[in-house]
Amino acid sequence: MLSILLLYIIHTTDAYSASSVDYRHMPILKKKTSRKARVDSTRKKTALADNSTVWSCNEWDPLEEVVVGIVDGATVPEWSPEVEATTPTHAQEFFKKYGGKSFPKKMVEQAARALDNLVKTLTELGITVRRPRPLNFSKKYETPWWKSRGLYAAMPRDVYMVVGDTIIEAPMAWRTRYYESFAYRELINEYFAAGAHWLVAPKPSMAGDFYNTWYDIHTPILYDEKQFVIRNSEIAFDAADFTRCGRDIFVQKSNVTNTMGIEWVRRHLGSEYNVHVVEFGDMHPMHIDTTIVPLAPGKLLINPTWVKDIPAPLNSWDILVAPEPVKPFDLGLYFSSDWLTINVLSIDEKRVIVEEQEAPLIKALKGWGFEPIPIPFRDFYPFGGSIHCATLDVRRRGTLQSYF
Ligand code: DAV
Repeated sequence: MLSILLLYIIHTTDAYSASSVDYRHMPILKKKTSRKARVDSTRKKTALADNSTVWSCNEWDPLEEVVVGIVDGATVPEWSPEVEATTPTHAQEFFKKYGGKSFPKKMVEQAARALDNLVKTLTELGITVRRPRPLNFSKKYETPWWKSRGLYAAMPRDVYMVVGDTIIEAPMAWRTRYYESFAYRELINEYFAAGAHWLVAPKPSMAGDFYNTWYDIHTPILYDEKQFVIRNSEIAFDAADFTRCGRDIFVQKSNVTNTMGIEWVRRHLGSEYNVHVVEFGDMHPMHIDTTIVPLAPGKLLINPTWVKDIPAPLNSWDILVAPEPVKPFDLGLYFSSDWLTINVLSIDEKRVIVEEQEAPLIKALKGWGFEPIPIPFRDFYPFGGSIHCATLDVRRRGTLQSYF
């Protein structure tokens, strides 16, 4: 712990602002050097799902098929407590101006270009790319308890998690995302027809008492009395609060993921998996993939602002401390922190797609033995995610293993 703090201090005080830094010496906090993954033989499927369309056990096995989101028809949510809980305060203006309306045309066009370029990059790498279909996100809908409009189908990572040959569909926790999964329905039907398992979590009512009236965005309470904008009265989670390392899956409680939601996933995955609830220092948590990012067996990229202590069993891995994001951002970040910069997508244990302006991160990754593939992606940031959020790995070639 002390050494982590020490390196963190060195890192935050001088390392990344100086262009002369030798990134081969960037912090890698080694805990254990030799670690052999235990290959499991108890499950027939673990031998490699050659013929299955859906198979992905971690964040780094060689990528074969991926869903990339779209921004067509993206609609700005109306300002509401659950949206406010994770939105930077500077974004209020934006929501007041555009709430319930389409995202500005230029923003959509620029983000669509960034996505198309990501598709091109993935295709050139030999990876099959699938896209969702837009819904009429601006159409008003009504449940017995409330009215809302849709958001977008830009972030498949938020809605789905693939665990082995099972697609888990998240219930979500924002009213504006209640019907979002239908944008992917055609694809998921196809994967189901091809043999995938498909688990759909029960949706919370999202009625008024599902949201904490006492939640205060300015003084959220962390640690012992952690409080979030959603209550633990009904099952809720976003898939992006989970990250997969084979038999060990890590999840954080957040403003969109509660204990009942985590328990639902744990029970459905059963004794073959260990679901670890981890906690960090993000005061407005929503989605784990700008906090910790497993890049390869034994290698964890962390955001040093929120990660001060590495939870077990991840503390047995080498810890790669991410450099500060490159600022300023030309476009507004309306749904997120600036740590979207570490929201990268692994093609395999070496190659990782990263935003091209993040020179310090790119250098650091090279120093750590990775092969970064830089692409322009900042135009997508205003929608609240980066390359990991915008994608869902449907098939990675590998086996179900334990890495701890
Ligand atoms: O604010 O760093 C971003 C959410 C990504 N889906 C953040 C979380």
